[in-house]
Amino acid sequence: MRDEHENRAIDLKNIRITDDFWKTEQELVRTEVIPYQWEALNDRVPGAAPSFAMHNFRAAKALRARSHEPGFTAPVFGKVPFEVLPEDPAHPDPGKFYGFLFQDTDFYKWIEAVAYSLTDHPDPELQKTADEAITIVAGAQAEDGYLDTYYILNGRNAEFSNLRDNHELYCFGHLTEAAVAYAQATGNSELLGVAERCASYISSKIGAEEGKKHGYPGHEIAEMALVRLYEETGEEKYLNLSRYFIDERGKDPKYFGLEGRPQPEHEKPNPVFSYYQAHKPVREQDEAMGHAVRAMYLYSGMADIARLTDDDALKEACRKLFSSVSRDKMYVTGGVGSTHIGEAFTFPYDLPNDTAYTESCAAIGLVFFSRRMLEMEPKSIYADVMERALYNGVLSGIALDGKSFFYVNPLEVWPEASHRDARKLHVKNVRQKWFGCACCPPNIARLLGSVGAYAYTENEDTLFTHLYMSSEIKKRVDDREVSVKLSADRSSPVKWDVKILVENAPSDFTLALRIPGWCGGKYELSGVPESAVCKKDGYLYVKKDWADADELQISFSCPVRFIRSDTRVRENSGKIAVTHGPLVYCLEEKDNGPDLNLVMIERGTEASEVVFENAEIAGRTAEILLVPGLREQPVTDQGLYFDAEEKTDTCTPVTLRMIPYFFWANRGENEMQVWIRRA
Ligand code: FUB
Ligand code: ZN
Repeated sequence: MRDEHENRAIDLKNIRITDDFWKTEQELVRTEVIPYQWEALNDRVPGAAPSFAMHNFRAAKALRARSHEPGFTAPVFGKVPFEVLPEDPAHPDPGKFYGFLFQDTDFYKWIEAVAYSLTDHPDPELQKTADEAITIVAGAQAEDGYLDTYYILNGRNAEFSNLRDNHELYCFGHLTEAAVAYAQATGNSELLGVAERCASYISSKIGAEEGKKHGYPGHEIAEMALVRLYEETGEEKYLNLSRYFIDERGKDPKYFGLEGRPQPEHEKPNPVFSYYQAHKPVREQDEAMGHAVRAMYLYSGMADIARLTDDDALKEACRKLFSSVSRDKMYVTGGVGSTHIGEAFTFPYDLPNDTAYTESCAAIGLVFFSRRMLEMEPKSIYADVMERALYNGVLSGIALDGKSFFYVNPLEVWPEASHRDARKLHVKNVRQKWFGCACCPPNIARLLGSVGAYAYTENEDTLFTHLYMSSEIKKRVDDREVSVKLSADRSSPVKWDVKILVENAPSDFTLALRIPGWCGGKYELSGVPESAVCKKDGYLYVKKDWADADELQISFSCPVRFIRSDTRVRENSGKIAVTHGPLVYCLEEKDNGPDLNLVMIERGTEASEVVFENAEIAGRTAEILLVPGLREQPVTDQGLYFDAEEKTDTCTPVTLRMIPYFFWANRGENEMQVWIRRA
């Protein structure tokens, strides 16, 4: 159910991405990631941590099939840990639940990625595999609509007893996102039926009415998923449940304080509500706090509800939270979450590079949040952040061959420290084949598969271009089908040239073009009279009497830039980062030798002195930056501390070879660094 006047993500059926860069990513998802992850979900990847996701659905389906047999007794919840591992890893019990309590979501994210891939590239064999898997999931769903294999297999008497930690609503959220995507892509609505039945069961147990639990998700996502379900089905009850979760969160008395959970010592006397973004009603929140992925998903749901219900207080809270994230707590890569302790935000400007957590899912969540802010109010500040996270913090989560993944995306790595320093054990130096907690890999797949929905949004008569990627778009305006063909030429190192062919557009069609922050306000628009262009909030709105086939060009300056941080980011004092367009660059030991801490860029060096070179890295062509730099001589024979004499402080000129950040760690374990000392 789309309201024509609203600004909404473009329907993926109406976009075909032809862009070299993004098509490569999408083809990787289609040809490598999806098949690989299906093997992982079925525990068939040698040497990778088993997922048990499909194992659990099969076990729950078998349990349901047995439930009508005489003498059947349902499992009763005892002391079950959040992660269950088989006693004998070689012989898991086919009837038992294994993995983390939210393991179901690994499958849901995968099937969502499959949906996007099928939209773009029909594949009967893949669809058959997916359809069959959905039938297993549907068979696992309890007759009353409940679906969560952890509780189904361990004992439903504990269901919804611990909304703070139990992830049932998180699993439901991912189920719903997948179900809507799959129905839209294939017309098969079996999973949508599963999600709707599950939603009805949840709203029979949780809500404002007497006798229901007045709770909300401990790990958010259901909020935005319910909005999607509402938009797909037009059923207001889903919108209302989402709004209930948003409105109820953080109210006194705090629901998470009432659930009767034993309070751990470290939370006494005050339980930690901010970790779950439940410390205050959401409209009063103005600082991004707690677990970063949860925060991003909540804020995304808030932005959805604010837009749909035109709730000014909620809109204002979203703006403040977006600003808190992007102005005080975001890495230059668009990564968020500074500490592994609780996978969380810390305090403003605390952005350590080598212990950063910056979970791939958190950067993905920031992309979700930014897109929803754009839907709420198209301002280029949101698109700038979305693009930063997408090209850097998200893409770094996946290897160039699509077969291994980062969960944590640091900005500086010294492999020995990651091996030997307990504070850095979360930092892996090479991507992993899979994870026991595998939230990130399939999340990356679903985002890359749907990247077109982040590039464009549309309302009744306007097509907003937020990201520049070659693509073909169809859009209905009045009774016409407008065709927009955009071709982005990024072959020049100093500018991005974008050609746009608009066909069959009526005069009330408007094309809104984002002016990217990285062009520094330098762009040239040609092919349209000045009177047809109006600039607002970082977008050029082009509206004119369109010819049948009308071509315009916009060229954005794309200089290499040396970037500093706000001086309150102590980690980056005296350092610079190097960017080119939306890409953040880094140094790797492979190209620059060890001890990257000794490398510097001299003050006075201009970004315009940087030279470009194309290089092959792990089978992909990367644009490398050659930056004039210095390397300090190592001093290792003067004792641990010694007088700072000039003679020990010598440097030799070197050429620094910098690669795009997301290319790092594709050539084995080695040092990496984004922020570079200034000499
Ligand atoms: O709790 C579910 C997922 O697991 C979170 O989103 C990730 O941060 C990881 O903890
Ligand atoms: Zn994750």
